[in-house]
Amino acid sequence: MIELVVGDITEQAVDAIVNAANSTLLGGGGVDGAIHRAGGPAILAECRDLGGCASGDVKATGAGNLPAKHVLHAVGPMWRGGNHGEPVQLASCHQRAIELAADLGDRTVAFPAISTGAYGYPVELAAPVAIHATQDAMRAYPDVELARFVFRDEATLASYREALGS
Ligand code: AR6
Repeated sequence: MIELVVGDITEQAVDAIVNAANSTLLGGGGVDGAIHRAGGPAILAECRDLGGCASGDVKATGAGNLPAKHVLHAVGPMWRGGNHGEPVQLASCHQRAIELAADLGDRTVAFPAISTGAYGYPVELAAPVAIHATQDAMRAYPDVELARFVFRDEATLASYREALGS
């Protein structure tokens, strides 16, 4: 099941929330900053031991003070025109997050709109990649029963809703 909501991902009472991180895993702005602020320093302390993360990959930590059990730090692609492997890397973030959730026994996962903020991926192009990769991964890992996409605004939600209907 895939849900689309407007809200704050840090407040989601799910087993795992996905962070839109960068390859250092040492924090940043946007949703990354919000997660570290709300979750407290324990998350960054764990991130320091992970040695960074490649674009398209995902690494897990605990969730500090957040309601979730885990944060899945996904490194989305920076948009460079679309011919530099961006869709493959964005799909991989969603696939790896669901796979990692299944490994950790997490059944419910919340995603932000990875790469569509500071990384500049056009929302209308990111939405179908994110939705279809998540659907494929959930078919492969049926123990993960809910993926909730959490957006800051209705316009972003509308793009993902259109992708979900296609
Ligand atoms: N809950 C849900 N969505 C949010 C929240 C929130 N609390 N805060 C922001 N968003 P971005 P990226 C939305 O820039 O494009 C960081 O500095 C935001 O409106 O957070 O993958 C990292 O360290 C947008 O729709 O992530 C990296 O350096 C979406 O989350 C870089 O930015 C993603 O925007 C990653 O850039």
